[in-house]
Amino acid sequence: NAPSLAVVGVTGAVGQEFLNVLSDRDFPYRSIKMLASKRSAGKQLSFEGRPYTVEELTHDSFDGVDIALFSAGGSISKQFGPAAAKEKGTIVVDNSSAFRMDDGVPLVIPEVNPEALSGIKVGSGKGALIANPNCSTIICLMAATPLHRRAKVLRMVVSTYQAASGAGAAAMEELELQTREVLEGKPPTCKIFNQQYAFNLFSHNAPILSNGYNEEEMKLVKETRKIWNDPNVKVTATCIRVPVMRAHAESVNLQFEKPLDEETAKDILKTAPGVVVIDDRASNRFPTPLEVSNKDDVAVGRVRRDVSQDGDYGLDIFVCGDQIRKGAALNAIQIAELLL
Ligand code: 2RA
Repeated sequence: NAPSLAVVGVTGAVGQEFLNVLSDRDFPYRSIKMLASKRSAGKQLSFEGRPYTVEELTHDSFDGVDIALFSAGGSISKQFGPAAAKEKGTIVVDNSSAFRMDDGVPLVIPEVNPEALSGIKVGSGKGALIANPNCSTIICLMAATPLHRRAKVLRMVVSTYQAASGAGAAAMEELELQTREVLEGKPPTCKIFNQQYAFNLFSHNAPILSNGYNEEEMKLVKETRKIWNDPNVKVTATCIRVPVMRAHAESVNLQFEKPLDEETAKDILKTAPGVVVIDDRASNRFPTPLEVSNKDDVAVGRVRRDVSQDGDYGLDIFVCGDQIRKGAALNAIQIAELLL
């Protein structure tokens, strides 16, 4: 029978998208709990035509819950996730970075490595902790993996152009507010970021590590190796925050072990699940964040032979994907679908 669900962080941008995607995909459920912080407890919301009251998240919230979708930050995931899995038999799909690199925690993109979920099933009585990869990792690997499977990526260089939504609903609101303010000649309100965001771009706001990379960049490096189960693949990244609302764009350079020409690469991408190819050189039409916003598929274009490589051992591609949807909520729910 249909599982009982819980959405943790239901009032946030990803939490709301969980509800949209559950509804869009007719995900089966016999009950659903809307969970959030004490501050949001008591709020009323409607889902699929039925009224719900947001409840304060506690350990007992998971009594009888088969699947819990988390997107409430790493500290909440750490505080409640493992206990829900261990003591309540809940299968937790966590969108935070808390457990992504833990041994024994599957880090899954359903179109890429579904086999990592083997042994986890709703109704088995056994709880589990599953990690949703970082949005920029998901969007990049949706396009890079089909090519990797064919010609084995030895090295990947990624430059990201990341949307406001990655920093939450408040960042999206600030981008809109600042844009108005700047156009009206007023000083921009800088609460979320410590600098002007409208008509600007800056190095991703994640903390800088001792090696000079920020956390976002190292997520791409480490998560790629875990998801591809390839500790030797060379990955480097530069992550930038750009004034775009909810879809990330990424420039990806790939160096292969075996030759892969651009036409074959395009053919592979055209049949790749969850990917659309937008690559019209004649009219200079390629993926854009606006075109992929609120959509499930990741768009890829600018597929071309890397002229810095000999022969067909390198490709450059350009990828866009909705950060809240495929970058977070959709991917998590596709994981849950594989557990039914
Ligand atoms: C960002 N990847 O875009 C982060 C969100 N999880 O800031």
